[in-house]
Amino acid sequence: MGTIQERMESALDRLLPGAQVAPARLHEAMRYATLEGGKRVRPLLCYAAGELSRAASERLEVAAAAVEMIHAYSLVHDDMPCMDDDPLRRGKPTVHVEYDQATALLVGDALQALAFQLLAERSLARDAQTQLEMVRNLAMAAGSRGMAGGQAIDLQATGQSLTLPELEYMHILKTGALIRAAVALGALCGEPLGGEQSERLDHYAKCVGLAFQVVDDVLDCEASSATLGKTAGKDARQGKPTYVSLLGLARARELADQLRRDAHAALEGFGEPARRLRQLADFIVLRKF
Ligand code: GRG
Repeated sequence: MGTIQERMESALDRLLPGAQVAPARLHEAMRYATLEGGKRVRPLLCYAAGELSRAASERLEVAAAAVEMIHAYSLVHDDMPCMDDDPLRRGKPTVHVEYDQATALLVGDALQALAFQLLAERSLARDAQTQLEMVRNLAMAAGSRGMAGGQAIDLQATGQSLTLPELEYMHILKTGALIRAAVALGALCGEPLGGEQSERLDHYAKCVGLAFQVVDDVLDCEASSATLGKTAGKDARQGKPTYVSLLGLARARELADQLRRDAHAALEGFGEPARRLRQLADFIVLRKF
């Protein structure tokens, strides 16, 4: 994990515009939002999926950076006063606090645009059709039927009660879609997988995407702000429906572990090349931050 995280840090450093390049304040803030922080779970999943399809690491680093830029943009916008209004992210002041709201808005916009620019201008797949599929996949994951749609449902749901299927639907979009795209893009950087293998890999990604959110809810309740690098205990204070509020802590943890086992089951038959994907499913569920 450490090796990939370091490789990702240096790739992002190279792929983001320099802090001195005009407009310097915007570029500096884009770098502030993206560099030095975060677990890099989506890049790790992208690389691990690329091991299944024997993808070249030069391709994987660009695809993983594009996904991480979309993720970083979503965190910047999510933290703004018009959404979650949070002063702390990745252990430092959020972008609108360190800079200002207009800059935070533009940082998100520009990171999203840069992600798609990278997917369009680098050679990342075996043919143009496959590369277009990568662009489409990430666009769907980020858009109104993916992450942005999930965020809209989340904002509407605050202070309301949701059923378990409604909560699951929201998180499949808000958190799950981008995680699923990270896995799909990693695989698409390499040799084609068979139809059944692609379906199994996608099922794995759905399981870890949901498990990630269940554990996020548990940690919001159990861990401290210092450990998480973001404000803990907010879900309950804001009256947000979560897996913990619906199921209680013990059953939420059990659900996360069931999803971890389902993720492992989806990878049966993949053998040694799926070792990192299995380890990441374990990390996502057993992490403490
Ligand atoms: C603003 C369009 C738009 C979407 C925002 C991702 C998101 C949607 C909001 C973030 C709020 C949140 C706490 C979501 C729960 C899961 C999640 C994405 C947590 C943060 O991801 P990590 O833990 O963060 O991977 P790091 O900092 O490690 O990269």
